[in-house]
Amino acid sequence: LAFNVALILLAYLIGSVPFAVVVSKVMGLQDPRSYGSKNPGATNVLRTGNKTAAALTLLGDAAKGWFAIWLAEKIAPGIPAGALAAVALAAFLGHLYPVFLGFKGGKGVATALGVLVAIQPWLAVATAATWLIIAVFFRYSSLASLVAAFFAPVYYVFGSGLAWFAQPAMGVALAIIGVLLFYRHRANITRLLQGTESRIGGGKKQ
Ligand code: NKO
Repeated sequence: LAFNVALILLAYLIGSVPFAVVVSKVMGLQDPRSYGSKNPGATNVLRTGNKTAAALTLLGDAAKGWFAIWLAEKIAPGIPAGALAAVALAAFLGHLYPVFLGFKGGKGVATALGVLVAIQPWLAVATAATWLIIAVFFRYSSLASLVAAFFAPVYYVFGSGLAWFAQPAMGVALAIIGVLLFYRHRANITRLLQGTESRIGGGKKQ
């Protein structure tokens, strides 16, 4: 048990690494917590106009979600499903409440995507495709994230047939991640309803 707790803590620490802040600092950009939505995430970094920095943020924040789970499976082969689900949730919570940023982190979209890649690559592809379709049609990153967060657990349950029922831990973790994604987007939801949300590539100040 102590070993599993250590793996969960490690996942939390990995999830805590804030790539939006790190990449911005390294590339000499402003801290993303000081402009736009003030969110340390790929979408907000893109508001600087620097696509490379935004792509690196997306890549880093997704990679850490994937890496935390990959590492747990590597260190502890045959780790119980419940513990692995806790590792996934811990990496995600690390991004939302990072110890390195005074517990004020991001919204968790990219990190959740990385978690999906580690759990089931097809699930990540389907969810990312959902995000892309909404983003292309409506050009709201937040709306795309919300729709993707709703559908990911649905895809998971349908995609794994009755298997998820026998081993529900990861499904429950994904549902919690989905709910937390909505909770972290509550300011975006208000702006979407008011029609004041900024569009991707719109350059509209908020
Ligand atoms: O600055 O508040 P903002 O407008 O920046 O940002 C809102 C935005 C925050 O998220 C990001 C990360 C953008 C990542 C884009 C690609 C994500 C594609 C896959 C979505 C996966 C959802 C996983 C759900 C798991 C349950 O939203």
